[in-house]
Amino acid sequence: MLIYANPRHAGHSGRQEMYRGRLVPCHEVPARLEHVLAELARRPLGEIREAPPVARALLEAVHAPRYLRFLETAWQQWVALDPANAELDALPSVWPVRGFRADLEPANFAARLGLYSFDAGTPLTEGTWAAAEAGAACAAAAASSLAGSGAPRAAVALTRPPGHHAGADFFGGYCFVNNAAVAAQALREQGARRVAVLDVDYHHGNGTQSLFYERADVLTVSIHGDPRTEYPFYLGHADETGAGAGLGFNLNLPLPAGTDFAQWRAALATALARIAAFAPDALVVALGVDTYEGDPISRFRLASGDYLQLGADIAGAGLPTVFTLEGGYAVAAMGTNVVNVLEGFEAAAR
Ligand code: 6XA
Ligand code: ZN
Repeated sequence: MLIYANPRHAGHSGRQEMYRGRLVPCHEVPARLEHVLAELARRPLGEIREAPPVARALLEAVHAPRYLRFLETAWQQWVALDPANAELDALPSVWPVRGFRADLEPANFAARLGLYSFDAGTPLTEGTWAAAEAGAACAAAAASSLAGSGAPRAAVALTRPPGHHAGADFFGGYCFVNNAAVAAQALREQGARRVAVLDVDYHHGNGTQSLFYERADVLTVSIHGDPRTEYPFYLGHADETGAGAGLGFNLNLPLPAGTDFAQWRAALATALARIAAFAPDALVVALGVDTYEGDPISRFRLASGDYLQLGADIAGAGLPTVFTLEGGYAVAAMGTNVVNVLEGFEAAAR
C-alpha cells in the first residue's frame, strides 16, 4: 500500500481543551502520528510519500469557501487582537444555536470562531491550517493513487488533525478539514461512480454524514458509541438514513458503551453487507482506533490483536480503499493498533 504522511502535522499542537468542566492537556497530540510512523519503520507496509498540494477546487467541493477563508486566516486574526495571544490557543466559547443568525459573519473574532465550530475541545493554533490543508492533500493524493492500471489496492492518508467531525462550515471534535470526505469526493471526480465511506472510529462521523446526507452517489456508514451517551451526542442515531436523493444512503450502527470485538464485528458485517449491496467502485475508511480497550476517552473494548481481523474483514469487501487517520488517544498503543489494521488488510488482500 502507498502511504501519504502529513509533513506539517506537528505544527498543529493544541495546548488545552475543555473537558468535563476544566481545561486539560489536549488528547489529540503529535505523538499519536509519530507512534504510527515508528511502528511502520519496524513493520514496513509500503512506500511513504509526500503528497502534492491539494487543489482548492477539491476543498471547496467539500467545505464552504468562507469557512476555508476563515480557517486560513484565523490565527492571524487571533494574534492581531493582542500580540500576547500568540502564546495561547484560540478556543471557542460562544455559539449560535437554534434561532440565531448563521448567515452573517460577526465582526467579533470570538463570535466568528463560534460560528464555525461546535465545541470547546478543539483549539485552533498557529499551525492548524497548514496541518489541515496538508492533511487534505494526503487524502487527495491517496485517492488519486488508486486510479489507473497498476494502482495499489489501498492507500493511506496518515495525518492529523483528524477530519470526520468537520462539516461543510464547521470544525469540532479535533477536526477541521474532513479528510475522508475529501478522499471520497476526489474518488468521485476521478471516475468512481459510487463511493462508500465506512467510519470505524469510536465517535460518530457527523461531519461526513452531514456532507453526503442528501447524496446517493456516496454511501456513508458509521459504527460508533451510541450518541445518547457518547460524543458527538447530537447526531449518529439509527433513524438517520439520509434525505432527499440521499434517502437510504446513510447507515448508522450505534453500539452501547462496553461493546467488545465480537459484538463490534457483527456490526461490521452489517456495514459491509450494506456496502456490498451499494456496489461502490471504491471505499474510504475513516480509521479511528479509539475503539481500543485502553483508550482514555472512549468505552469500547477492542484489543490490539482484534485490529488485524478488523483490517482483514475490510479487505474482504474487495474494493480499492483509502484509509484516513481519525481518533485514538492511547498514544503508546496507537502505532500497534493502526499498523495492525493495515497489516491485516494487506495480508487478506493478497
Ligand atoms: C470531546 C471528544 C472528542 C472526540 C474526538 C474523536 N472533546 N472523534 O476522537 O473521533
Ligand atoms: Zn473518535
